[in-house]
Amino acid sequence: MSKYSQDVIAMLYKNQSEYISGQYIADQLQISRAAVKKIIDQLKLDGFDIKSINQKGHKLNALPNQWYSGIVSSLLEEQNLISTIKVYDSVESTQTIAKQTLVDYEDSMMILSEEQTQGRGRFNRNWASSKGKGLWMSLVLRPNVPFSMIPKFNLFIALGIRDAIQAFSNDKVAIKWPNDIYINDKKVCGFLTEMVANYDAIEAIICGIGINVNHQQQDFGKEIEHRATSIRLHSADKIDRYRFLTTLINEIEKRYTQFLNQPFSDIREEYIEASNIWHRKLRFTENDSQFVGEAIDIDHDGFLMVKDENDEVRRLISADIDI
Ligand code: BT5
Repeated sequence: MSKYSQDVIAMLYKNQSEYISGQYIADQLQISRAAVKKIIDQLKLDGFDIKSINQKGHKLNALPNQWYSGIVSSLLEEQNLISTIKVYDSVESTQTIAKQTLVDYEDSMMILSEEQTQGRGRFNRNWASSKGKGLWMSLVLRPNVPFSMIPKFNLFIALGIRDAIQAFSNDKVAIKWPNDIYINDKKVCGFLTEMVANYDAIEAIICGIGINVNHQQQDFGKEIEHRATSIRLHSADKIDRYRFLTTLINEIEKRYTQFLNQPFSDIREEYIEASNIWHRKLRFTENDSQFVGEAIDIDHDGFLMVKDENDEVRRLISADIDI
């Protein structure tokens, strides 16, 4: 899709409540009226719900289902978290694109894709990212902090993602420390944080976030259908992904500002309250070793305190937990 098409989409989106004339669009973009007509006709063929009336102009009746950078950029004009936004139809993984692209930009970035053909989780595990249903994105952020702060970043971001999903879910949304978000006993979101760093400082944090938004249960493949859920499955209606994305970015921006300015202890109680790992026996995998234990606390630095079967208390900064 051409840049002009995205600009036309953005103008229609911003003026949703009224008709805007072909001449007005042509003047703004400094292209001919015939070119505007061609773009609008093509958008209609692409499935855009645009009403055109002679003498009045064009009006967007409803937001499309797909991601369009023109709309994403307009929606996110108010925020200060992300400067560059890139939207794709299909990529192997938004993490890979983010890593390749970040060298060309000095600022923060969002890479969003309709589908991922090789989405991945932590330790290169597979992340199912089917077309049109979810939110698959990578954020490139550039905090001026040492890399020992990465676990703290995860803790703050988890709360932001949880709060955004909670705003659309009728059921309680919880954090499964350190990288998952659950609704009841199923996973609705996984995120991972990678970085580009030199010895002294982080150059960029690349936070990959995968959220199942509009999936029905049968949309999940055999391997994950018993442990995956979507926001749609806990809300009365289909979720407007544009509204959800706006909420998500606002919540992440709020938590990112907190991360830069406040200690973890300021949000510790909120985090504990939002977590689903208490009062149950869990299996922990830390590197190559496994043990069974009960999570008893998160300390002021964000380490998880786990009492193992020998009543020894272990202090974990990251691990896999089987619920
Ligand atoms: C994660 O890994 O949960 C992090 C997932 C991050 C995905 C995002 S999407 C945008 C960006 N681009 C990428 O390529 N990745 C990031 P982990 O904790 O390792 O969990 C992976 C496990 O979750 C798999 O082994 C499956 O069991 C399960 N799983 C896979 N796809 C899922 C899905 N769509 N919903 C729920 N669970 C899923």
